[in-house]
Amino acid sequence: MLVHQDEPYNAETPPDALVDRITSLEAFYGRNHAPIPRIDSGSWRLRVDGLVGRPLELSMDDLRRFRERTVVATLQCAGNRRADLIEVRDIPGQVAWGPGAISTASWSGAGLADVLAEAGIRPEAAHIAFEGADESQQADPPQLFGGSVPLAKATSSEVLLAWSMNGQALPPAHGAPLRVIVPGWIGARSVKWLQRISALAEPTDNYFQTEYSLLPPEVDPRTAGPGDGITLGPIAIHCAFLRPCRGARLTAGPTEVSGFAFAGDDRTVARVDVSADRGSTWIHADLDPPANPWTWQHWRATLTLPPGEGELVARAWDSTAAVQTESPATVWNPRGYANNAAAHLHISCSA
Ligand code: MTE
Ligand code: MO
Repeated sequence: MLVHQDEPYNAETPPDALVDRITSLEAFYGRNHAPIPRIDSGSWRLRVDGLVGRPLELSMDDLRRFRERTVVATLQCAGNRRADLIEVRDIPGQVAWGPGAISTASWSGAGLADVLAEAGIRPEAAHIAFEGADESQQADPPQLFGGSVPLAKATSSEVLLAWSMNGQALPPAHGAPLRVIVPGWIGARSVKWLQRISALAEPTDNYFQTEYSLLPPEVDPRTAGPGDGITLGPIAIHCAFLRPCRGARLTAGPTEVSGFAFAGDDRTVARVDVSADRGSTWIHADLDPPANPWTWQHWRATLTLPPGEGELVARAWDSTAAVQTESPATVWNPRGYANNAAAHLHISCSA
């Protein structure tokens, strides 16, 4: 793992593991805002409250009585690839994530829609809020980590209350005994150590709901208010290089380059183009078909690398024909979220 911070633990998946379609539990990235809580699953309860006909209090045994569903889904932090934004202009106090704040697992658990149906959603409800058991000092005063998604997403069949990951019990670091999985949305909405679900008329006022927003470039994040940014939800199309590695010794001539691409929500990656001449000319890469709409897709192409210093560029298109923006400067924002600029890789080739 590439560990950025020990406490709270923040570590990204190394490039060697990002090439796998399913990430092993050991290599799955970790993103935390507080120390990892250790929860006794026997005494733990999930509360379901707010605008519901029948508030619930469920044990793990109660939850296991719901039909178990499995979804393979990629989870990605909104801060992934922030390092490329920091090169444009510094972003103090935020983790300088490379391309590895992303991983894919097979998740199993109850469908959130099934649990909400049991509680009976009232017609006034429009958002479903989640609250974890970890109190973060990042908020002032400290707050339990939380977030919300609109009711339509919350009741889609891919959204899970997961207790297992790659066929094994969900590890404490990834939210045991229970976490939300909101496929295709920023990782922050997939709340770990879940202990409360609330049906609300408005998005949650939890600090982390609007902390994960895009502020205008001139706004100071320390004094920004909840309404100052664009709240983040579905992930925008983007891609990254995995091979060659940064700083690799390369020889001019035909060389295989590869990487991953990811389209958020229910979009898929439709095409990836690569360029060996800083974006003057492009060829399209060989792209893996989507396993389902919720997972990343790997790609590869053979480029003829020129001798000397150069720059490779990769850009992905999604199934709505949206394409990545060219430059990280265009999408720079004060908290360094949602970098979906084209991937640029500096290379140096001997003749
Ligand atoms: N849930 C809780 N309770 N506390 C957290 O700090 N971090 C969120 C989300 N859920 C977080 C959380 C963020 S920002 C991300 S990107 C994902 O969890 C990371 O999940 P992982 O650590 O299992 O990779
Ligand atoms: Mo995140």
